[in-house]
Amino acid sequence: MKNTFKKVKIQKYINNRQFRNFSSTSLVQTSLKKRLEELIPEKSAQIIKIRKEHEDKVLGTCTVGQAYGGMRSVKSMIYETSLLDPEEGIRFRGLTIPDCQKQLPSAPNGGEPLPEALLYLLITGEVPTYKQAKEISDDLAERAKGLPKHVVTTLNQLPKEIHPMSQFIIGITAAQSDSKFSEAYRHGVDKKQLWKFTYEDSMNLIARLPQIASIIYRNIYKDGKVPSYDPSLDWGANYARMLGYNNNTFDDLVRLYLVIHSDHEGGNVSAHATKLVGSALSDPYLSFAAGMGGLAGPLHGLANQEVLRWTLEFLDQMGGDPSKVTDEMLVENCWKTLKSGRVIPGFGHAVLRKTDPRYTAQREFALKHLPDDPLFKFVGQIYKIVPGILTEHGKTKNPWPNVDAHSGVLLKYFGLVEYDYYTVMFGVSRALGVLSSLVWDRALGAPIERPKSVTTEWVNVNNFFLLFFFENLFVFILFSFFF
Ligand code: CMX
Repeated sequence: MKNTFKKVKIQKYINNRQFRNFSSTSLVQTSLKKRLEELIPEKSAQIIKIRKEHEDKVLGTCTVGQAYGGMRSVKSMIYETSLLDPEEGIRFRGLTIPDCQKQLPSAPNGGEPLPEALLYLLITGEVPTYKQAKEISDDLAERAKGLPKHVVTTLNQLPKEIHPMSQFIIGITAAQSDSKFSEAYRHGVDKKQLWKFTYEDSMNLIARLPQIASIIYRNIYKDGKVPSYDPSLDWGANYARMLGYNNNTFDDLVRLYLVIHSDHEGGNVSAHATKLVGSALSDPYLSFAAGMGGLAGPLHGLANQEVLRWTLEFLDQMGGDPSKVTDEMLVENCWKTLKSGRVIPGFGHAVLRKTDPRYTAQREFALKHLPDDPLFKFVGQIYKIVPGILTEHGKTKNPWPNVDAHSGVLLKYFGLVEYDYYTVMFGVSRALGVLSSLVWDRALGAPIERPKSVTTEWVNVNNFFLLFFFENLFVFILFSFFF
């Protein structure tokens, strides 16, 4: 009895303490957050109207082929921040990559859009002024200070053999101890208010990802020392500094990289995994960690490390000099890859049917800053050869290069040669899109996802029945007419 009383008292004390921490959470009011607050009721009203008028309209169907074929093109999800056109490529809230390069503000000493400006666009659908983007840079710098110490300790203790993406997921999961969302849920916050905590966690996580990612890089490949976050610089330049660079052109490359890899509508593995896990009201840290598990697959984000590995291995076999590789040698190597049952990394896409504009943006950056780099020229040669081979191979629906075909060459040019690390950079960028989308999911009260699955037995029985029914429909009608 005495013991139970003690336990109850301790529990009360813990709850009170946590409540004190929770209630003292400062919810920073930036113009981004204020604008979001204004937009949520407008969007909610729009969705209520759409659902009222179109609730029963068919958005898409799913054939047996699609159910077995990875659900390709099945329209079954709402994802607000970006939309992918097979021919034209990605639009972030209606803006193409060249539109973003023209319209989004850049850093005072830079030529590429600020990722903070893209974040504002993704969340609000509006192009920010430089002042608004700068306000986000300052907010992120402030939030970066709050990286829990145990995240650093945890990452510092990891063996170097653990892949950078696994370390990234460990770092994100360790940072989850600071989740305002989990704390709010635990204290019974009204579900209509949960988006505010999703926003807080998302902004905190975005702010702290460059530190987590840089600790991993510096621990595995360098001396383990990470420069401090510099509040006078933007988020992208800070990431470049913490990786160990002090070069304006590299800052701009990192900004471009962080912008173009951020979002690719909702059906890709990393975006959908984040959305799916978030729909169970798992907090943004856990949801994003799930998305990163998907990004680490070689058919998705890991392809960028695979591209450089494939390219360098091939060059090694040819004596290491890209200028000596003839088209014939390249053709032979591509067929060798295909005949051994492997894919040519960096080519093909589940949705796109043309050259990925993210590839083109990187090519243009290379033409401007490293036109004579032999490896860049070699990538150009691959671009000329591979689509023809894949077309002749006759399997892939899209023989053109995707985003991953180019990124490695740019990073390698600036000395970031450790390709196993590249997907971590992709992950830091992807946070902008998938977490913006998660904020909207909570703001609009998106329900837990639970699509229906069926078994092969079910398909067999039901299909036979349906086929038999439709093929004989005319006979049935005639039969019932006469008798
Ligand atoms: N090399 C060889 N074969 C390829 C191929 C490539 N680059 N791209 C597609 N194919 C093959 C597929 O493996 C598939 O073969 P099977 O019928 O034997 O299974 C066939 O062509 C049809 O595939 P598809 O419908 O054209 O493409 P999917 O939607 O199934 O897959 C993708 C898309 C990206 C996984 C695929 O093109 C691929 O594996 N590419 C190489 C890996 C890569 O670059 N991934 C990165 C994509 C971008 C990203 O998410 O980061």
